[in-house]
Amino acid sequence: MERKPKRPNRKAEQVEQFSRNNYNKPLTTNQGISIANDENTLKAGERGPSLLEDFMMREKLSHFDRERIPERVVHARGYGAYGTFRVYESQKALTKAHFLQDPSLETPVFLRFSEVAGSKGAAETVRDVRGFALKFYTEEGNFDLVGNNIPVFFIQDGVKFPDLIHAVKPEPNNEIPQASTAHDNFWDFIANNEESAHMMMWIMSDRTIPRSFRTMEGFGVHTFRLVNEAGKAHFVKFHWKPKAGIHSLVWDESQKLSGIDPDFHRRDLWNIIEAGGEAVWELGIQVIEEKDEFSFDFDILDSTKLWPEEEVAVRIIGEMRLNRNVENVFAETEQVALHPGNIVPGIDFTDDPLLQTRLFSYTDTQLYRVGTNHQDLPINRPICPFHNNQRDGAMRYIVDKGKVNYHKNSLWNNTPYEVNPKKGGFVTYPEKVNGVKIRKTAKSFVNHYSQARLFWNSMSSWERDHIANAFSFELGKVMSKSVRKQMINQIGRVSTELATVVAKQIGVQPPTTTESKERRSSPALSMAHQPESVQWLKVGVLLTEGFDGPETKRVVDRLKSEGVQIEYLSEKQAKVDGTDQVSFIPDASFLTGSPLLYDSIYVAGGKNPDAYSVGQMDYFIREQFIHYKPIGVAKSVEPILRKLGIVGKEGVLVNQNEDFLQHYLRALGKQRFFARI
Ligand code: HDE
Repeated sequence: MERKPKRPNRKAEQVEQFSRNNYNKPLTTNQGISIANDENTLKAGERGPSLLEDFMMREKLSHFDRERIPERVVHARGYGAYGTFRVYESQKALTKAHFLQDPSLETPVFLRFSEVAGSKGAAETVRDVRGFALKFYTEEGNFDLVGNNIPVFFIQDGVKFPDLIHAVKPEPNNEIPQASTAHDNFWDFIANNEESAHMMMWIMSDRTIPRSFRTMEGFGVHTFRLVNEAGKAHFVKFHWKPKAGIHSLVWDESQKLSGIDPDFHRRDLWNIIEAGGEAVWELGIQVIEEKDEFSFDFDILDSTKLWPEEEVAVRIIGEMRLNRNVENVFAETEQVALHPGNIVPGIDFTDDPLLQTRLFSYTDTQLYRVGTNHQDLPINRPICPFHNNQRDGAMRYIVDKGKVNYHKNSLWNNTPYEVNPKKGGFVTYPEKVNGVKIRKTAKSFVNHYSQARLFWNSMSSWERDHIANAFSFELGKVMSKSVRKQMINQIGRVSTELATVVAKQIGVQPPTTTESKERRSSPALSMAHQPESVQWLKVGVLLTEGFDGPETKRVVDRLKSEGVQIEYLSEKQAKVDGTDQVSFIPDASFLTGSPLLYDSIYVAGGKNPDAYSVGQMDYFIREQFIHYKPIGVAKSVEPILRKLGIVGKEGVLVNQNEDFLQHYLRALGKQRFFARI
């Protein structure tokens, strides 16, 4: 696919500066020696022993032997893209951060999506929390908002993070299962660490099986501070709201997709950006005045709690557009070093104990994983100049000139010089602290069930069904009867109804615990009502010889004009002729394609009804149907629907009158029809 030209972007220009184009160039060693033969090792005679002096072979293989760096201990499977951020109006009253002042300023960003549990090669559609980690390359330095697609976390204190991650990863004695929480250790951890109760509800919801990177929300999770020019601070939480709405897969689909297309999410984003499209989110903030720190029935420093949007409104303040793919996944996405400790003047930390531990861990892991000078790599360096007296270390390639490399000095007039706070020098927010040294969880952190229940109360009936099924699947895979029982009691502290349904399904006694008394709900937590957009949805058009040419073309043209992506499928990948000289070349055959890859299918029919009897057409329709997706068919295909017993079901539409396209587009916009089965 040919790349579309993009608007100038300072970060892209900087990366370009360090890029190398190898096309049509002579082959050389790293020392610049031209290579005459890259296919044969130097040997003593054609059939003789290889010679140690072969510096070309040695250089090539020893570099290859070191091509991998350690994968991230969590969030190893990730994918990134560049874009820009723009604030809608100045946020001066709240923060002095330069990139949040001027609506005409476009700040380059890089966003890395990730999965937490799996290894670097894990399938992308498994059930998992997703990382949503952003680097803003601002003119005052890098600001990283390293968040997730879920607004709360499993634990309250980062010292427990290694335990959580040990429990979620494949079990150490047999390294099973890959990229899945459906095993004993994970649920043993959840059952015995009550603070995870809220998070367990989120991870069992469809949030952990997103349809696309583009259809996920992002959250900064922690409470941060915004600080204005006058030094006044507010507490803040960051939200990313996807313009495409929040949409997820269903469990059966996500499991099958893990095999059919383990790269399902990255392929979606990559293709859309290559086609000149964008993925768009709006940035929202929730703001709490310092004086209101203790006005809530949860502690605002506790990362297992969210701030209900109905209590603290989300104000939309800007927009991010992702529109540029990387050139080289290793150099950019793998080597990017995202770090919640990268903040700019006008943004500051709070005493959230989870955040505080992260501030240590990310530097530490990056020094180990990428290396001492990781900050100098093109993907990591800021777009503004940076100068200091840090020197040397492995792979240092900045050539610092001159003899002075220390502060304070007189030889260079004490430069690089410290920057006056009025001119942008970073000053930590002068928070007053007072306390005895102690290892203890604050009393205000110990209500673990109210918000877990709030989440449950806020779900629609199909969301509740999916949550109950997810628990039944996951706990059904737990071998230990004791852990299953403990978990049923744990769920019972959130909802007796939910725990009882799951208990029945997994063959243990109903809960003996008492459920939370929380009766409030927060409609904003439900995914049930989303904007109806068809842009970038993917429709598979199924063709057989003699399909109705003009009718099919009318459907395809209209869908394309609404921004839908079309792919043609047929028995073989050779040209298929329809009536009136309309023909299409399939993008996939029934062998290489799959119904799982499409948001909907349109079955265009054909003159030979026997062409449908191969079973493939039935399979495509049935899979779409059981995954609640819209289906459109030509009139001649109705008999198949009848055979499958799905005529007239919601979202199943026959192209038999004028307003078919209008109905079909509406059905596409809805995306799923959960009530129909
Ligand atoms: Fe991370 N986390 N984390 N985390 N995290 C890492 O840093 C850690 C936490 C998140 O795309 C690591 O460079 C601790 C919360 C994302 O490169 C590591 C604690 C949230 C990414 C690390 C947490 C996150 C990471 C592994 C408990 C949501 C991927 C490799 C205090 C707000 C970033 C690396 C990327 C990566 C530590 C908890 C999000 C080991 C100690 C909460 C999105 O440093």
